[in-house]
Amino acid sequence: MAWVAAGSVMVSDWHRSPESREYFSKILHKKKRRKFGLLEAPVMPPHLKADIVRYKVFLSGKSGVGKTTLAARLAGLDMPNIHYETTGMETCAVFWPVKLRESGRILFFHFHLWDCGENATRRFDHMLPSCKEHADAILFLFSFTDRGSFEDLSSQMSRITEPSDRLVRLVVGTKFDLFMHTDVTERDITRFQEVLGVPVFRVGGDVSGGFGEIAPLLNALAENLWHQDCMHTSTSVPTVPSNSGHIGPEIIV
Ligand SMILES: Nc1nc2c(ncn2[C@@H]2O[C@H](COP(=O)(O)OP(=O)(O)O)[C@@H](O)[C@H]2O)c(=O)[nH]1
Ligand SMILES: [Mg+2]
Repeated sequence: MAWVAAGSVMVSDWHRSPESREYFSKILHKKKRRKFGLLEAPVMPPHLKADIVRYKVFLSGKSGVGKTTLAARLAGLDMPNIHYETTGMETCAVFWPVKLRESGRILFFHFHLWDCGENATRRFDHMLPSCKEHADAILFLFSFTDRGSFEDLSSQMSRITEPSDRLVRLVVGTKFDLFMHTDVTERDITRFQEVLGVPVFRVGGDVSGGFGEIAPLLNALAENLWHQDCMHTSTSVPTVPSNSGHIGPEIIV
């Protein structure tokens, strides 16, 4: 399979272990998710120091599929009830602590999510290239209530990426809470995963406050990004742009 199996690089369900509590408390504020400005980051006490690794993640999908809602869901922000096309581009920061299985080392992943309105990408030629520039991962979205958005996935993927791009690709099916009205069956999903070798995650509904709904997707993103960097650094000399703030797995010694 093209992707990393859950739990092979990182401790899965770490958010449920008592040991993780102090780390997860840094991304909470009054039992809700803490909102981080672009220059802010969780600060741990010296004895629990955890490095931060930064990645850019682009959300791709047609208008109304649920990109802005997914970004809000992952960042713990209020989710929009009514759809209005995102004007231009919005970004937000998501911090997510993980524990590496082999070394036992704890890291904060910083996902910088880029969400761009579809109209903006059509009207302004530079939008899509700037969303994709230095992106480490792309989440391709479809909606369970819109079969067309599912059928368009593979052409969307080949339209905006090259097979040689060093990118983690994950697919997210939104509006899974409306599965009564689903246009996309389990068989469709299984087939898609087999043929394209890209995992599909399901999201939908209200976030009840816990990390359970978002943990599988954020862990998979972290795990695949880390694996991608490890593969890259083991086959070539790591090139870290000095201004990117990106400290990938080369910090491991
Ligand atoms: N029930 C349900 N509605 C959703 C979900 N995701 C998005 N929506 C709704 O779908 C509409 C479009 O979502 P939005 O995130 O603005 O789409 P975007 O154009 O891709 O950014 C909004 O009315 C959202 O409330 C979901 O998972 N479940
Ligand atoms: Mg939007």
